[in-house]
Amino acid sequence: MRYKGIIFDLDGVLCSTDEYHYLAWKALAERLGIPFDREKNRRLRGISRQESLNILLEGSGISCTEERKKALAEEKNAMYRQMLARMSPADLSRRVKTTLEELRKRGLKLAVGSSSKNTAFILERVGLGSFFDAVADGSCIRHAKPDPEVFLMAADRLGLAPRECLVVEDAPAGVQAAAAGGFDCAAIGDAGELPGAAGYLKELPDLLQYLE
Ligand code: B16
Ligand code: MG
Repeated sequence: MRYKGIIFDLDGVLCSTDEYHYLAWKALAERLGIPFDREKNRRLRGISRQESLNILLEGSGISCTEERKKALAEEKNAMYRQMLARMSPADLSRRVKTTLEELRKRGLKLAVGSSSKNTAFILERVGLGSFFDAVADGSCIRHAKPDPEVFLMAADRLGLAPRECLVVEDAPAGVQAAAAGGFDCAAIGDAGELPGAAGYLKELPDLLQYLE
């Protein structure tokens, strides 16, 4: 087999928490009286919470101290966590679960590489708290995607070199992070939106065929 390990992005790849990010940012934007739509939300995929806030505030005329920005990011996160708290194993797609189990049966090591500081909480909620061989996330890195740090850490925790791992991503920042770290990347989406990936999948379960 070409790869020994697979490193999965979390939001938008393993589960649909990207919708909750959107709803929480939207609620914050409404409270602040600034426009925010799904198009702007797409720019936030894969990047850190603080960087997302900077994009949200872009062109709003609101200038904030670092302390105020921290408070706003925390406010968004509190709303997001309320939505996460209502998640259960039923929120993990059955097809995603069986795909993960099949990959493991094939002898692959499986890891998560996510920018999110809520990764452990989300994995726990959907019943994957102790499933992965390694997890690297926003709480243990200094530089978020498009920096490769989170994927390099995940590979290191699997005991594998980047060239032995395939990264699965849904966001431009993640595809760039994979390339910067020397990883092949299978992108969920198309080449127009996610240039630079080694391959493209319509949805996660397509990975099984992609690896054959
Ligand atoms: P948090 P991923 C990313 O997760 C999200 O795509 C991105 O929208 C979010 O801002 C980032 O995590 C930080 O999340 O606020 O929970 O720490 O796609 O890298 O799994
Ligand atoms: Mg993602």
